[in-house]
Amino acid sequence: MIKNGTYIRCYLGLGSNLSSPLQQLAAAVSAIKQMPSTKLASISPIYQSAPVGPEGQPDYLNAVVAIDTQFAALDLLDHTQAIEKEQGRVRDIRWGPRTLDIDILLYGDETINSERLIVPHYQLTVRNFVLLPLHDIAPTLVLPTGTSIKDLASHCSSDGINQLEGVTLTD
Ligand code: PH2
Ligand code: MG
Ligand code: MG
Repeated sequence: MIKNGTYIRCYLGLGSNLSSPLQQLAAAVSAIKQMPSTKLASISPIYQSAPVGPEGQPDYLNAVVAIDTQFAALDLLDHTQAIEKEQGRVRDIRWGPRTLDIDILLYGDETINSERLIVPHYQLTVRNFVLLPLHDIAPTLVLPTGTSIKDLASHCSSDGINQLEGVTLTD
């Protein structure tokens, strides 16, 4: 926990392609909302995206949420991993199918390189299913590297990705 009660703006990437992905994302949002010392600030639209990684797995649903948290980054990671576990996440195949993945994309403007956690997320800038929803909720965001989300989102490929119409994750 950060000592003086400061809230840090963080962005979390959500992904699911198993066991009713829409329900998985909705349950994740509700669990994030209930996290102590944390306020849910915004929720992106939902995107359906072709899998990056091993072939033959179902499409993913992806979204990004903004939170303000008093947790230190590794404590936040403990909480997000507990939510993944609660929703039946089994860690086996790299980039393989999963009930729920919660990635810490950004933690304030910090750069973190520890054994358990790398922030900004190492694939943030190359994944359209992260860049597009992140841009939706934070269009003026600038990464710690100085690159703007606007630049990244406007140049990323729109191959294999569609925003879901008429379905939203509400808090
Ligand atoms: N997550 C992965 C691997 N591949 N592909 C899509 N479309 N969406 C994801 O969230 C995703 C992925 C590893 O976390
Ligand atoms: Mg991931
Ligand atoms: Mg992950």
